[in-house]
Formats: sequence, C-alpha cells, structure tokens
Amino acid sequence: MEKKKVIYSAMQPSGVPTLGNYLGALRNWTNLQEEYNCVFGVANMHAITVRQDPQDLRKRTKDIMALFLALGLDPEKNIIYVQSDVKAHAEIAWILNCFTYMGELNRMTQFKDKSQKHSDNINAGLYTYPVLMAGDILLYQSDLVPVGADQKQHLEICRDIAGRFNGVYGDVFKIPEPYIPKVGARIMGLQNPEKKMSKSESENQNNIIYIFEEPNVIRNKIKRAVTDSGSEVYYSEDKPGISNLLNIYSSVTGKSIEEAVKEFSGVGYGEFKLAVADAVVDTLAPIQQRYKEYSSDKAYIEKVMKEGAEKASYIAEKTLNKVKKKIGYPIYK
Ligand code: ATP
Ligand code: LTN
Repeated sequence: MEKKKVIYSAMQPSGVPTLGNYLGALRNWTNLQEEYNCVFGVANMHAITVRQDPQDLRKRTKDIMALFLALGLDPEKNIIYVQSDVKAHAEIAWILNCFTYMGELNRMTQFKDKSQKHSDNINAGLYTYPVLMAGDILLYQSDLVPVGADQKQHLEICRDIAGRFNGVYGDVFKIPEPYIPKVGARIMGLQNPEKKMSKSESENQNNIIYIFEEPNVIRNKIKRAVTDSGSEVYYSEDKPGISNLLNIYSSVTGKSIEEAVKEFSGVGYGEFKLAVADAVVDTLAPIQQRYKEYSSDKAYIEKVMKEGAEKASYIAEKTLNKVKKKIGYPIYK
C-alpha cells in the first residue's frame, strides 16, 4: 500500500483567531485531513518571540486546541499537539541555526515588520523564528504545508535549509512544498485593506473579524468596512476595500471572483456588503457552535494535548536522532 503523504501546519496562540487565519490556512487543514497524515501544532514557542502575558498565553493555547477540534480535526486520525510539549523542536532549532545564514534571515519581511512593531524588544528569537519553523516542518518529514501567503518566504527558507543539510549529509529531510490557496490566501484589514488582517494587532477592532464573533458584530464590522470611490462591485488593484470583500465572499462561498462580480453587477455597495456578511456568518456559525461545546470540556482538551504530544514526540525524535547521528553527536548503544 502506498504510504500517505504528510501535512504539517501550525498556528500561534498570539491572539484571538481571525477570519484571515481561517480562510488562509485552517480551512484547508480540514479539507486535507482525509487524504494525508496530518500534524497540526499550536506554535507557542513562536508566540513568545513577542512578549506575552503567561496566563493569557496558557489559556489561548488551550483555546486554539479547542478551535482545532471545533474545525473537525480528528485527534484519532491526525496529530494535534502543543509545540513546547515536544522537546525535539528546541533541539533541532539549534542545529538548524548552524545551517542558516544571517544574510538569509536578514531578508525576511516578517522580521522587518515585527521588529518595527516591537522596536523595544527585537530579540534573537524573533530573528531566528523561521529556523524554528523550519524545524517544525522538517521533524515530521512533511510533504505539504498549508499556510497563508504571508508564510511563503518562510517556506522557501525552510526548503533552502533542508536542501543545504541534505547536500552535506545525504537525504535526511523531505523537502516540503507550500500549499497556498488561490483565493483567501491574504485577507486584508476591513479598515485598512492595504495591510493583512492580523490577530496580534488589536488596536482597531473594526479592522478584524474574529472566528468566534457574534453575528451582529460581524455584520456591523462588514457594514463599516472601508470601500472605495465609485459604486460598482468589481475586482481591481485600485479598489482594495471592495476587492478584499470580494475575496472574502468568493472564499467562503466557493464561487469564483468572476462569478461573484457577475452576481453583484448593478448592485450597490450596501447590498453587496449584506451578502458578504451573511455568507461569513453562515460559514462561521457551525464552528462557533462546536467551539462552545469543546472549550467547556477542559479535561478532554488536556487529554488530547497529552496524547498528541506523545505521538508527535515519537515521530520527531526519530528524525532528530538521525540528524544527531549525522552531525556527530555521541551515539549510545
Ligand atoms: P500574528 O499576528 O501573531 O503574526 P497571524 O494572525 O499572522 O499571527 P499565525 O498564527 O502566525 O497568524 O498564522 C496562522 C496561519 O494563518 C498561517 O498559515 C498564516 O499564513 C495564516 N494567516 C494569517 N493571517 C492571514 C490573513 N490575513 N490572510 C490569510 N491567511 C492568514
Ligand atoms: N509561523 C507560522 C506558524 C507556524 C507554522 C509552523 C506554519 C509555526 N510553525 C510550521 C507552518 C508550518 C505562521 O503562520 N505565522
């Protein structure tokens, strides 16, 4: 029998999950779980590259686990786990740091953005964040990594690091491919459609739609979303507000952008926004319902975390041991 391919992805508990996280990444995870062996992580080691409140971080970590379950990710079929529970992540990250050039890290746009945003805490972890991420992916010998467009550069550096390591020591790591959706890969802010919607940016609440938000709040936010001059609904670079809403609509309904534009021809912005809001609310409603059920069952979430950590550690250790042997760490019989 042919072995199933491996999917890996992760999400940081760095804030409350947004519609951008759902459409760019999470939705594809559920779609892919039947066809692949999937490993999904809560990337809490990545989250501490920015200062976090400990209580909040611990709570959000469990909340993301509950979200994974609410999305329909099955912990029997997949591995869902918390990154810091698997020691191999920290170990491989150090090793891979020694196979990564500063010149490569200097080019990372996320590092540039985040160091501007957190200018009082430009720490080394923020700088080597892509190396930790490469380790996540490579430990599980992943074939495919479903992420939003903002992570493309991190996937490229991961492939480069893996290729460099393999070039020296032979085929140790599988070289992963990114899986970036055609629509929904970059959802922009509702108030500032020039910048991506981001869960760690909470200054302007009207800019962001959260996955767990009440329907009437979602409707109001979409109603207030900035639009562009003119009154026609069509997709264009000089209409970032309307184009973003079209992207959201197309992504949640599965209709193409062309179909959506046709559907709203001759319709005003107001009516268009109502339709977008309805589509978003309908998509999120079942997830919200299931989230309520899972998040109140703390014991079950903890059980999934513990079992997930064990299963993940088993696979991760296998790759790590191979790596240690190759680079010349001691071998004990
Ligand atoms: P932070 O704001 O803390 O950097 P984030 O909201 O960007 O976090 P992550 O947890 O780092 O989210 O990413 C989870 C997944 O969601 C990634 O695959 C990322 O590419 C995707 N994603 C994040 N924001 C968007 C967006 N606006 N549009 C599409 N995909 C997104
Ligand atoms: N950095 C990622 C989250 C993440 C990730 C990963 C995604 C951590 N490790 C491994 C894919 C594969 C982000 O989306 N910001």
